[in-house]
Amino acid sequence: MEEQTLVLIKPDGLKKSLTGNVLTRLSETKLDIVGAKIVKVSRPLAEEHYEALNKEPFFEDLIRYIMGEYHKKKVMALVYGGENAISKVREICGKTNPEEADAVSIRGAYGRITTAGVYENVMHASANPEDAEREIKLWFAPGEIIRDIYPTIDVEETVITKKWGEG
Ligand code: 3AN
Repeated sequence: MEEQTLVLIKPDGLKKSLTGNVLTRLSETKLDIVGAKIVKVSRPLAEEHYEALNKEPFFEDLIRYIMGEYHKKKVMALVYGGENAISKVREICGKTNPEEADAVSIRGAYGRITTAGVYENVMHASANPEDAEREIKLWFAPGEIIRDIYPTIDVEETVITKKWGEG
């Protein structure tokens, strides 16, 4: 059965030019990339993504980190799909604390904890099916993913869309 999972290459990963390395490591999973984009993370998006951690002492640092205040103001957001996508990506991603992560995992190889105590762990990967669904729906619209596994509806609305201009 198809499972999908959200991956974020975080601002430290982009700043350190690790995008290629992370994507190469993730290709070992043989999963499919079904959505991909570069996102400038707003505070509301950051706070909603990490809402379960909003009582933690490190919450404000975490929000600043994912918004790119310490590195570059962008993340690369991807959706990987396939059999057991969630556990396959978590496995190769490694533990939350980069110092405890397996040395050959992505976080173990490329992550660090700063002297100020911020975990710079290079990537995010959804932890379980509930988180994956919530996070994919938060970061992506259905039209941005090439295979839908969650129900969609057609809504008619008038929107102002940016198009390429003249001159
Ligand atoms: P994971 O990203 O492995 O699912 P979560 O959801 O517990 O882990 O934590 C989300 C993010 O919060 C982590 N990726 C890390 O950047 C940060 N974080 C978690 N625990 C700590 C901690 N004890 N100190 C500093 N930052 C942390």
